[in-house]
Amino acid sequence: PFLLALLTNETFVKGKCWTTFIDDTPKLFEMLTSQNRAQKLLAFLAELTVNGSQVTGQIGLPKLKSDVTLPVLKTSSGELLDISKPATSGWRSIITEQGPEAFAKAVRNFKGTLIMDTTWRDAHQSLLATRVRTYDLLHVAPQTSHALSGAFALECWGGATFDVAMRFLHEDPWDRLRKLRKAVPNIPFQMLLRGANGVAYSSLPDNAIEQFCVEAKKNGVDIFRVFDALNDLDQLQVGVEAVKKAGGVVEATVCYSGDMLNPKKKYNLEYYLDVVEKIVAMGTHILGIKDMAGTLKPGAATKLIGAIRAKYPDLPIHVHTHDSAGTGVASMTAAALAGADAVDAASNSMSGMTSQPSISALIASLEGQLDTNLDAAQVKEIDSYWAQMRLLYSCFEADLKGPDPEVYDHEIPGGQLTNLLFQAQQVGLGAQWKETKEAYRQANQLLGDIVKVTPTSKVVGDFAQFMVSNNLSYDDVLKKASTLDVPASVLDFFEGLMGQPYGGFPEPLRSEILRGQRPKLTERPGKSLPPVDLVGIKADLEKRFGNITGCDVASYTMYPKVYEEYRKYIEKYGDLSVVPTKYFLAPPEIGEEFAVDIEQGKTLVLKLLAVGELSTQTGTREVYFELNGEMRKVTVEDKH
Ligand code: 3PY
Ligand code: ZN
Repeated sequence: PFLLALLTNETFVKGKCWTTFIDDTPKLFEMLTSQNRAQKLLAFLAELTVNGSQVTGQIGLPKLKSDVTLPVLKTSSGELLDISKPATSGWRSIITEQGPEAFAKAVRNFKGTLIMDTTWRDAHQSLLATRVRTYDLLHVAPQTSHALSGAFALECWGGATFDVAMRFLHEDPWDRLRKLRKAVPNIPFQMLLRGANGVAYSSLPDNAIEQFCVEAKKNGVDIFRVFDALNDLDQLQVGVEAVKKAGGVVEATVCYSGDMLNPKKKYNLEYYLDVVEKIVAMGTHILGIKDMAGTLKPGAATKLIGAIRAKYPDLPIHVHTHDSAGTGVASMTAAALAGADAVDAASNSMSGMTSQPSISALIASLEGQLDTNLDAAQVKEIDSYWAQMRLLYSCFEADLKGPDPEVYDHEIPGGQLTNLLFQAQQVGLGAQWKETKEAYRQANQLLGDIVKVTPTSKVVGDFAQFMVSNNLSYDDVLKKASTLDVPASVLDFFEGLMGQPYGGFPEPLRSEILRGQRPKLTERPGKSLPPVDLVGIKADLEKRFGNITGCDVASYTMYPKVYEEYRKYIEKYGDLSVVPTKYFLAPPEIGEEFAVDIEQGKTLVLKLLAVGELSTQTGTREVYFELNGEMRKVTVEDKH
């Protein structure tokens, strides 16, 4: 139809030049673009049909067989709530109208305890390998805007979601942020920033972090939880200053490691109070306490938050945990009662174990003691959606069956625990899983009992797997260190590329492993890294990919290769974020009709008609579709 329209178009036939032709005949050009998009989408679906899912790490097919139903919200008097427009009330207006300081003050003055819902970031990072797509977040965004309107924030961005979006979901993380922001203008959005590492795995030049934060703020992030994986304050400060400059709410964070109730452990109350003192001196709006492994026992929460509250009566405190040991609700309740202003929880079906504690359980636990500012019934109704999502994304489940009290020994952070378990399950779990956890504990001791969270948790994990696969004991490593070819992340750590650990690097292990081939940094790496040439990068990317925004530049500086691969992928298959997840993870049935809204008001109705025989000459198959009533054929290489 496009060709026909083109050949019968008077202007074109009379031979006007192509660019003015596009300007003068936008309708025709739109037709070309959408046909192009449809063709790319068919190419993707054909590939999926012949060769299976393109999402690395997927095991099997989604368990959800029925269509997804959306939550139905009611007011307290039982009437249906109108969700055709986002809610207007919420804490965000204080940030946008009065700024970060006023927000921090209002949070501190709130008489109860506010809740941050982590379902859109950490919960699926911890349970479903970060694979939840923009499509599914956007679907429940209108309801969430209403049901969670009293929340402290929605954690929805940063951490691993940034690179996973591009790497595995073939989506633009910035596009996710903008779309969610539009759908939920009333609730503050929080992101996780790894200090001087941004959202990457090691330090970047300071100007890259600054530019990233400016874009993040501009595109919708309000509150930045900034941490450093070693609680290295110089590293942390880079992130803090960048967020301040960008005008965001700073939640500088101390990472809780070990167990301060255990006198044999390295990090005790004095250590934490000292870090907090320095964080407060940096001028943070809110103090974050991040218990990434879930080892903050209720008694420790009472002591730690109680001590900070007593010393800093005006400081807003926000506590994060994981439920790995099974104490999440108890610890967050203890934190709230000891004076925390905000605590983290996740939608019930996305909570528990390596994720955050259940939001409904937490509301119940605080009932009669502290007001959470949330409508318990509406919050519960939202979970009807997440229960279905858990089945839709079942192919990324690590299938943990219960709490892991051994977390007090191995101290593996929530998300990493699921990942390591997932890997161990693929080789049959059993003895290997026990061995991995023990090796992790030993690797941590070898590295000096460090604070473990991305990226240092990856160092410990890599080192542990290296020990298991090379059959090395703790003593073997010490004996053979100068001859071992340790993983790259371990070298990076010993060089000092992730900052300086508390108590210093273990010697002589550091020297023996580096063998003089790498420097031993004594200051933060960003001090000696030359600034990123942001203008040069933009110009170079424009030459290769066309239109480039500040967001693209930020994606590239964080993950150059991942960004390039992502661009090439969408050049081939188009914007896949619009494809329903069911047809992203598994091909349609023959004869099944389904719709894809490629943009607002533009819907493609598709049907898979048939898959042809394998051509032995070319190794390809023909895949036949019906697209808006017309037959289309796509040829795909069969990779089996
Ligand atoms: C991340 O850095 O992605 C984390 O979730 C750390 O807890
Ligand atoms: Zn976490």
